[in-house]
Amino acid sequence: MKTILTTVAATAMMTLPALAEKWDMPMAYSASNFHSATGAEFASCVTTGTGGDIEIVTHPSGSLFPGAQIKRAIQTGQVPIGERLLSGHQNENALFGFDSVPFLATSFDDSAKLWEAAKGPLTELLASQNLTLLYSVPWPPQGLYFKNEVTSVADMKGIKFRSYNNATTRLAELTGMLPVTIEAAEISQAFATGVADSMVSSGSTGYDRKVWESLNYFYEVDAWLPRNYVMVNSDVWNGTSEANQNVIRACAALAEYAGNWRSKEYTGFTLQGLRDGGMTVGPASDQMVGELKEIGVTMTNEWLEAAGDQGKAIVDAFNAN
Ligand code: PCA
Repeated sequence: MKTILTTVAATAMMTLPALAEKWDMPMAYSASNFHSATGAEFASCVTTGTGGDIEIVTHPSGSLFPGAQIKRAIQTGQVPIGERLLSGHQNENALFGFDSVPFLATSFDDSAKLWEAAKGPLTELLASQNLTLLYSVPWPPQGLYFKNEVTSVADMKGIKFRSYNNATTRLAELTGMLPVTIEAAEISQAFATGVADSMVSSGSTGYDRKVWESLNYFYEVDAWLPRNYVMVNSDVWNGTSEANQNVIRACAALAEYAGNWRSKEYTGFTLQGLRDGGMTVGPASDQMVGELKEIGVTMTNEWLEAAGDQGKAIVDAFNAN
């Protein structure tokens, strides 16, 4: 009897995960946002797929680390995995800003093409920083939010502008606005208290943060589609079994596919949400679009210069497709 029990206990132990790990996953955007929803499903896919060997627990809204600290927290091993806005690292290396070059890729299809061209160099760049890229999903097209009606770049002069990366700060400078960098998680308060009265972002972020409580106009400029990406610390990745790496890669591919789909779906839904909140939503005037495109040319040239041969190779590969 004793022998049978011992055998049963030993068999049960063998089927249990040897070393169940919990991976905390900081994310910068609100829990209701489609990136966070995608991340939560990615997490449960990994937990299920690895049979509980790796349990990923997401922490949206910058609750574990604010957006600006997430990459460093992963690099230094404070957390194994997380999500961040890729162009948020443009100050480290211009290459990270490939997706925020105004009017280079302005639709979901072009964003996918641009990612195809950029994925290799970006994967290498991240690898050189001890980070393994898992998946990336674009935000919906970027438009301009204002408190008051704006029909030309001249109307923007002196307006306090919330920026989220180098490109948006530069856009503010070139349009005569006054940039202040604020994480998405903090913008409702910034607009309510008058720290900023405008921004460039997607309908999605305006909707998530209920900006109609402070702002009145959204102009659909479709200037670019910046990307979020999920990264894992490379030491942690290399210490993960091949079987579990395969599961994580498969869950990441699924998340990228589903996230793209969600981003498209969320575009129209959130623009309607802004309207329902009382905002005027529509295209920018021809004059404003023309002036912004000129600024786009300046910013494209500046980015190409900063990003060097690798940047040029990405743009060339994108244009060749
Ligand atoms: N929302 C994020 C980045 C781009 C977007 O659409 C933000 O505003 O911070």
